[in-house]
Amino acid sequence: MSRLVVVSNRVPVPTPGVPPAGGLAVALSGAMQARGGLWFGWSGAKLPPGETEPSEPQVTTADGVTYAVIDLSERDLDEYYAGFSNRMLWPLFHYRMELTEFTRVSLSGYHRVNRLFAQRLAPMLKPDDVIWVHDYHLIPLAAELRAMGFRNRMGFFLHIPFPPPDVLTALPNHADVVRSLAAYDVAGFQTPIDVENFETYVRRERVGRRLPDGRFVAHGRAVTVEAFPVGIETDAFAAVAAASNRNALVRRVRESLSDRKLIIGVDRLDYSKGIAQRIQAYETFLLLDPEWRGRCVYLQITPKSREEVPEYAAMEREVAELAGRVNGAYSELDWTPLRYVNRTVGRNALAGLYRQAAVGVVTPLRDGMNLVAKEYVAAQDPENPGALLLSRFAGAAAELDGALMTNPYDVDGTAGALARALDMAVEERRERWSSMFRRIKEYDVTWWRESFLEALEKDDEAPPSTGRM
Ligand code: ADQ
Repeated sequence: MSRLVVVSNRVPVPTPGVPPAGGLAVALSGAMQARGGLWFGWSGAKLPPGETEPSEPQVTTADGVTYAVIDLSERDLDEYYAGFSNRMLWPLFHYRMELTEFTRVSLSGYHRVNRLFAQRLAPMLKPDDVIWVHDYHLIPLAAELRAMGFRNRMGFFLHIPFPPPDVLTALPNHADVVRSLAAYDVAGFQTPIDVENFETYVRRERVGRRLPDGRFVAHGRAVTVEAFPVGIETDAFAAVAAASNRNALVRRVRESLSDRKLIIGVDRLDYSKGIAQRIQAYETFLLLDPEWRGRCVYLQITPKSREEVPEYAAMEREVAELAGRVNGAYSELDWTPLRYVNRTVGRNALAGLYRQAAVGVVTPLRDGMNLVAKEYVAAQDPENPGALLLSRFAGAAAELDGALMTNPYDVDGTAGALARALDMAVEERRERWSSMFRRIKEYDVTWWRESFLEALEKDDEAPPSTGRM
């Protein structure tokens, strides 16, 4: 078997006692440990002021995985990470054109860092390595490596949505982005809708077409573009949840509830997650369903994220203010309706909290997949499972047909769905849960990794000559 080389912006080098938060880190850590290989990317640290060039990668090995990381300069991080990746691609790919900020400076920083990644990775590569690049920060990496002469199999997985062409074309360099994607052998998306968006783009912009074998030709190069919905370690997570009553934090939370029903939300503090709209829906629910006052507690666990990006600081204030407003309006001397907590929680405690919750609320305005929805399902007690309230705009909605679907822009509708979830009879909960559990058990993170790598390792014949399309 060829060696697997994974490249992602951030490399979560394992630190004892610190759980990885963030979907990519969670999904890939297990996958890497199962197969071994090399994982290359940014260390998470900044170079000292005044230094611009990172030194050689710092290499460590743990659990059969070699981690090679480089530090980045302040300027590189401003332009490539906080700038083009997180102020342009992230909002745009989440359909939020009004939040984008495009500058030539950040775009050139984005390309500069992609080139730097290619240059620092190159000496570590062997001819038969299979290279798997992750996420929107690194779209141009394969093109950079190919320009340096590498002919390895290269795959790319986009963890976030691929937007429809009317949105994508708001990006001044959209043609380059699609051309860069075509430098890979496989480009994986989360859902069939993302693939459809790619196909529509290619057709409308007249840059390619679908081949009879299912692949696409785009900008003259053949590439497999398919949906590989990311999964979780379903069995392991379910087992941890089932054993979670031994966890002290979980026990403390249970005692603190005094038989009130728990509603849980777990999200990085990000505008794509619809946290503000969710709190508003909870406020409406408390207003319209007064019999639930004093009988439920909504726990929203939300670690801060990307604080260096201005839109995130603004949203942090907005959400904190909303949470304060709800508690100010509805708290009793012995009851707080909303517990809003800005911290991460270890995997064991998280699994136990999901299991205790009568309702999991996962209501992003747009999400590539959303692993929290799958974790919530995996953690339930099969005899008495909770209900999942899920946004139709999460990629997970394509798979989790047993969820109560909601439109997060419809605050009143979400409030109503929350009441319905809390009232749902156990038979209906069991039925809905078992169909969801079956799905995530079969399509778990191992399926995701193996099916992507199978597609990547399949040696397609040389791309057909295409001419102009
Ligand atoms: P994210 O936007 O980070 O991921 P998500 O898929 O929900 O979103 O994953 C978050 C992960 O972090 C989950 O495993 C969750 O348990 C963990 N996490 C969140 N808050 C936590 C907390 N307070 N304490 C501990 N752990 C916490 C991106 C895309 C998603 C896509 C994933 C994977 O935006 O759409 O599903 O990548 O592809």
